[in-house]
Amino acid sequence: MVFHTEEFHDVLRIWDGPVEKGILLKEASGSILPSDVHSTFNSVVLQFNTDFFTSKQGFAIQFSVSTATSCNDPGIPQNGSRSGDSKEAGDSIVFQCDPGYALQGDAKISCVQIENRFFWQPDPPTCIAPCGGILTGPSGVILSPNYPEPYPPGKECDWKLTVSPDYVIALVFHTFNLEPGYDFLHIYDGPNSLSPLIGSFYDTQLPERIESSSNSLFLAFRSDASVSNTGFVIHYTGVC
Ligand SMILES: [Ca+2]
Ligand SMILES: [Ca+2]
Repeated sequence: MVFHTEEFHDVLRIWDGPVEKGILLKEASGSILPSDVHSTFNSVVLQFNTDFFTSKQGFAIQFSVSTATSCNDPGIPQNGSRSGDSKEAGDSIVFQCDPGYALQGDAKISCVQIENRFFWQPDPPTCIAPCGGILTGPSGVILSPNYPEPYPPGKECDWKLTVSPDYVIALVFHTFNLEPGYDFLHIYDGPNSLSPLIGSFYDTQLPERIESSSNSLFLAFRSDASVSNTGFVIHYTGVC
């Protein structure tokens, strides 16, 4: 009902059953009201750790009990979607990630019942923008690592794009925001960083469309140790 703690420093953790079982349902701090939490056991542990400095309003949490007859809503991963709504024991749900994102975990989860406890196995996956990759599809999306969150500092991410032999690759930039002068996206006209450099992009200006001279392109992203911006969204297509 109310939630406001000092972000990262005063943290509430909610455990499914005893802490020793190690099943963390939720970890919350800051001023955003956490979503509802459902335990699968008949007990939960709330653990609130504060540091020595700065106190906020705190929290007020309402709880209620019910008998489980199915699994909880596993939600929809950020930057992804799911097929299936059923939550009965034995049912499965399949998750997909939006273009450019990689699935972390298993795409398919199943509702398991053990006595009167219902839970998903394995845990629902997440979708994250990966650091680099090898892309061979006829078209696709390249995202800076962690997009739409700021890219992490100190990253070296390489993407190798290859399309059918008689095609060339067109890159179209939809978003571009790097820390000027410190974080770079180098684009090479060929399969690796020894190929001719097309350009090094390092600020907030959206680069023009780029076309390769052969069927491969190499993109190298480098971020330094501090200051991260939103990064980039680049679409590529093979053109003949
Ligand atoms: Ca504090
Ligand atoms: Ca930086």
